[in-house]
Amino acid sequence: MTRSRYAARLAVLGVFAATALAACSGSDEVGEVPAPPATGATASTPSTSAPSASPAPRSTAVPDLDVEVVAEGFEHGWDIGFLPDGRALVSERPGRISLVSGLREGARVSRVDADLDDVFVQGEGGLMGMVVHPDFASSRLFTTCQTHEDGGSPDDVRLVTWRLSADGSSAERVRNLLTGLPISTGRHSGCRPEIAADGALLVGTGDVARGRIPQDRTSLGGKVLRLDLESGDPLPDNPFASSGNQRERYVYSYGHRNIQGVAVQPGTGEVYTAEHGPSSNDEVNLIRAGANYGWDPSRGGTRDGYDESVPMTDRERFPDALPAIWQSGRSTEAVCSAEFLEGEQWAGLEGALVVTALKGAKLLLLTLEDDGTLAEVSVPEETDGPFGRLRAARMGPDGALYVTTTNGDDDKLLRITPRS
Ligand SMILES: [Ca+2]
Repeated sequence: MTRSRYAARLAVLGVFAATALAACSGSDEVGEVPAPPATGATASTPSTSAPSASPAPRSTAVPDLDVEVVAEGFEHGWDIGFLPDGRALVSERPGRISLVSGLREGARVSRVDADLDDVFVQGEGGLMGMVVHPDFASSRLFTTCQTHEDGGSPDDVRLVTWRLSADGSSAERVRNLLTGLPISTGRHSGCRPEIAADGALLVGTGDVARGRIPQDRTSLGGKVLRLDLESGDPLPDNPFASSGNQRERYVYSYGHRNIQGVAVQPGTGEVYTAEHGPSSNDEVNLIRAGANYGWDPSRGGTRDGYDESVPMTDRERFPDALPAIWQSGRSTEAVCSAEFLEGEQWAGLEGALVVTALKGAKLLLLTLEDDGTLAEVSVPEETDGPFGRLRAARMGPDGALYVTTTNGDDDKLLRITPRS
């Protein structure tokens, strides 16, 4: 049994180990200094509200991992977009886009000249998630999620579509694909775009730390949104497509706190999200169209503020709210990206859901049952601590997993492969 598998078994058996109640402030970003590495056994404790709290451990061969530093010098690398010519884009939170010349160690990094002057860079806000359009080879389009300021004041969070120049040195704005996502101080700004199996654009958003937003289906915050990647219009088969409210037509699921990870499962097309908890219970959720995920810091609209003492999934107030498939338990990892490992090179980890942790400074690997419930959680020791906070996770075209660090100084693009 590998060491990571040992950690996994402790986790799925529900052992709390020595998890002290974390002195977490409630901010997803919790300072800018990496937390000390946690021991693997503290990583996961499915709560009683999870649908499957004590699945039987399975015996699967989990490979050790090799980690290669492809490039460095980034500042809060937020997302990664692979280009068909073997290069990659990295979005950086302070409002920069970098072009990486290749996917192996020694790749060169150059700045993409793009008008990002209106990005509101504060707290968790800035230039965030990014998707390269499936037709990039002909269109050269990619779409970012970013905070927007107007006259020096925060205005909204928005999706912006860009066209990369032929040589990759610059990008021009093509359109604002969707505007009007709420914003406050930059806290809980979301925001992760991902392409669904059917080509729709999914966007995981944040509640901007305003209590009524997650349950308000006429707000675009605290939701998974689903829209047309080209027009920006809500899709006609969305669950609230017939609503008289234009914003509600975008809503795919609601009652979320701050989603920074959206993953589409290969083969099934199922959508999973990773969502920040307050001082406990980060969640991974399996998303169903029209479903409520139970976060309501307004306590049924009775509180004007942001009461974070409510459960991440309040099934007393919302009996139909869907429980998470995984929760972090009594502390948080500050989970960010989610991505499925694809390809037989991953052996026993093929099909596992990778979740990055900011505060926890690790990768969590969730193995799922066929019905979408949790089977196991493992924490590979190779990425447990040494790189600090981990942000983006995207499968590359070569079958490797690419991850960005987000420590704020000399951040890295990592290439992670199973050791053969
Ligand atoms: Ca929830």
